[in-house]
Amino acid sequence: PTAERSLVLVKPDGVARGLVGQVVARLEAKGLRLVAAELRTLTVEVAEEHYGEHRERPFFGSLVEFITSGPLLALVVEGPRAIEAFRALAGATDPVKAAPGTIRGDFALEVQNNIVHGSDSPESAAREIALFFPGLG
Ligand code: DAT
Ligand code: MG
Repeated sequence: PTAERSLVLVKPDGVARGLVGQVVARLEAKGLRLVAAELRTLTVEVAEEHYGEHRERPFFGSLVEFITSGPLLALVVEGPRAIEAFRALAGATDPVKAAPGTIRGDFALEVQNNIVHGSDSPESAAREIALFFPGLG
């Protein structure tokens, strides 16, 4: 398949800091196409579902509190190897280890407040897109 979809979030820290434009500019410049976009504040229920794989981790409560703390921008992007392409743009989870030139490497300093989320596999992309945009074909 030539086209793949990924769920991208500009997290509440990115929205609050006015970084939406720069994140969207980078993924559009890369060639990823916007399929859906919505600014919304997550409920605790949706946040716990989205981050379900981390439920047993010590930072789970803090992560849910953070991701529900204000509006985020949810995007579906599409393109060849979109999942891997966006993860490369985002950089490593820990922004201090993320390479300069990546979104996290350029804009963030703390692991929880790392600006963006991107799906990490076709399975998680399908699950996350269905959670955020149930109407999307
Ligand atoms: P990624 O967002 O790169 O896919 P992940 O799925 O391992 O990373 O973790 C999800 C989010 O949880 C991550 O973006 C930030 C937060 N997180 C991960 N590890 C953490 C840690 N050790 N302490 C605090 N927050 C953490
Ligand atoms: Mg992840």
